[in-house]
Amino acid sequence: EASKKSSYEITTLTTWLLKQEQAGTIDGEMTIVLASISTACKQIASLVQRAPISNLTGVQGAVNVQGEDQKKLDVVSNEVFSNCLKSSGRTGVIASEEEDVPVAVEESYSGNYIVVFDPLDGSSNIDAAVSTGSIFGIYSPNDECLADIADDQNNETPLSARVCLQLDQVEQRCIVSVCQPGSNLLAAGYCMYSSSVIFVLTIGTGVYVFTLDPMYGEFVLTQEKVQIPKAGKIYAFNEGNYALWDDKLKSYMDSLKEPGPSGKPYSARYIGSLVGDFHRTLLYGGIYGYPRDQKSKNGKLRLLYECAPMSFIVEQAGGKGSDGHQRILDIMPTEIHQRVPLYIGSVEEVEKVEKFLA
Ligand code: P6P
Repeated sequence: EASKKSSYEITTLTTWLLKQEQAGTIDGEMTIVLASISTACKQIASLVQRAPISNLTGVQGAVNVQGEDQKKLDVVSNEVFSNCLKSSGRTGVIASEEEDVPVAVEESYSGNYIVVFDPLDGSSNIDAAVSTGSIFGIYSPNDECLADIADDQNNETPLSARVCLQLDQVEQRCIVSVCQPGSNLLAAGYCMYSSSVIFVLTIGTGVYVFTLDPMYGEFVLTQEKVQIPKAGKIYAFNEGNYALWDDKLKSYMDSLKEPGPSGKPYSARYIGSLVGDFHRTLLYGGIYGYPRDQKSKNGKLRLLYECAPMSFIVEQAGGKGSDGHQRILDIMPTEIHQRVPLYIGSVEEVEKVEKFLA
């Protein structure tokens, strides 16, 4: 089979998606949503790579719902992601790290998928040109929310939603529709803006890696069915928080520094950007962790659009995503921006920290 492939035969994300649709793994609407997300990522890649030139570094001068200073590129990336999804016509509700509440999409007229995303994670690294990324997850449409909206409109309007903010009770229903456990995810992925622009995607049939070819602006398939090593000697934690951790976690962290039977201790690698640290962990093995501490009782990372999509991806690659005690994908969110502790990576490494925390 491989011999029949001409050396110039490449698979782009577009052709890969069409093949999955032909195989019935995804429907036409999902194909369009994923294509619109990849378009948003290409636009963000261009903005990120030229940020210092186009005066897009630095802060916007506003604070988001997380109480964090919004960077200019946080705002722009959020607009790019939202506009691409809205113009796809297949997205019913979007929930973003940069939006206080989920937004029901006016233009949705088919498919009505629910898309959760962090448009630019790690944006504090932008000014120093360190890796950043966009993270997304797609849930099945939840017509209950949209049907209620139609009812609210006396059933005269087509089954399209109104912006949640205008109808409080709809806002609540939209929040309910978005708050699903990660085990319901139909697709998840991220785009890493680094030395290469890497689009990583799973639709539940394994993890696929695409690399942006700047020669013609297409994501080209470069790795199929990625499997994370069962163990790995690289750990990514912000040890600056060591004094704030509980004793069990400190014991775990201390254990990584003992040479052990191999005579080699672990190596610390911490970029300060989840997407960069995760991607290296996915390919090389090891563990990334953002534990709870005395300051951040539930850790820092958000369940819905950071921990759940990354956990879906890592499980599809044979790894594990945990809050230290339970599977991330089993956690039922109760509010959009809910934070959870995250330990994610090679099965043996995640199980090791779970044993210390038990
Ligand atoms: P700290 C970026 O703000 C982020 O959400 C992740 O991308 C990153 O891993 C983490 O926070 C860094 O947080 O507290 O170590 O600077």
